Amino acid sequence: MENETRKKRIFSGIQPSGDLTLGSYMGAISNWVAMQDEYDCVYCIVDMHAITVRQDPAELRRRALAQLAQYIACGLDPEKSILFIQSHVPQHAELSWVLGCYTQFGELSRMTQFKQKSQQHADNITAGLFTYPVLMAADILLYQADAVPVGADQKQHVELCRDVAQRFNGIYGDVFTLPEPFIPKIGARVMSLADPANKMSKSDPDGCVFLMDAPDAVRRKFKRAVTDCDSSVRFDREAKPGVSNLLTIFCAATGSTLEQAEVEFAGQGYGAFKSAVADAVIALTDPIRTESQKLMQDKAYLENIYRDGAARAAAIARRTLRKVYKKVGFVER
Ligand code: ATP
Ligand code: LTN
Repeated sequence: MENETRKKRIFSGIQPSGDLTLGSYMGAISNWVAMQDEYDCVYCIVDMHAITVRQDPAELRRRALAQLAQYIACGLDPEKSILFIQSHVPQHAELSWVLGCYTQFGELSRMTQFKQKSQQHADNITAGLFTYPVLMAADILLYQADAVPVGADQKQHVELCRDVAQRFNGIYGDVFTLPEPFIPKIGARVMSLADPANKMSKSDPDGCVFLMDAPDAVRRKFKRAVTDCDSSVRFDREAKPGVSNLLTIFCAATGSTLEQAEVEFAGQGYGAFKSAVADAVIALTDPIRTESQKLMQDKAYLENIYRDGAARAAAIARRTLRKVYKKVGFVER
């Protein structure tokens, strides 16, 4: 019955392991905002994922709240979408345990993010870091999400989630909706400004633009962005990765196509081009920065949002978990 009447559901989340980046905005959040009217959206601050690498407790707490303010400032509307903090809904951890028993060691060993992060944190490769994709699968499956808007780097995790769901459904019948990754055409993989061979990421602050950066910091970062010695502004990911990345950022920020942008900057030097990209980014980020600073002043408002969000999320999560417990053979309470 519920499935016949409900809008398609969306689930996604970001770890509060740092401020939101331009990469996470272009790869994920801009789609989250755009999908709010047409879909039934659930957006999470995945603090339980964040502790897969060591976090300072006070900092983690502050960032989770700041991230909620940043979500709202980006245009997520708590009246339309459910916004909540993962650790407030215990069903995530509970389903994660069950799904872990339906996930192969070999599958988890193949995850690119695990391989990268275990290199970055070679002194602390925990079981949590290894089983991280199982918790992510639980996040998605608890809400019976149809689609998961993420950047290209998360595609592999959503596919694993699908595989686990399919395996579970194969044994017990239709318990889980199979989710699809939803990846933008432009901005799915914003590269570092310092090293365009690598993804822009908050754990590499050098080449990373944060939504909370002041305009002069944004300008400075773009001025220093790596380009190449030929001075034409054209898109060629192989030969001109730095310039191509800047063009992508410009297009994602302004909505123009690559062809239009190439025409716009034809004959211009890199100096003028970089400063136009910086302006386009500042026009996008500055209102977000100002609004989220304002929201951070009103802790009571933020508290209301995450409490209400957790209650609404738990109502959905509880239904799925109850069904799963019954299917695997746990005695009902
Ligand atoms: P970390 O450095 O801790 O791995 P991160 O900067 O890669 O973090 P995440 O919190 O892992 O960011 O990502 C949040 C969301 O934003 C995910 O959906 C991810 O796919 C997307 N995303 C992150 N970085 C980029 C990027 N450079 N380009 C496009 N999308 C991105
Ligand atoms: N793994 C993601 C964050 C994440 C997520 C999710 C994304 C955790 N749970 C559920 C989409 C759906 C990352 O590292 N960016």
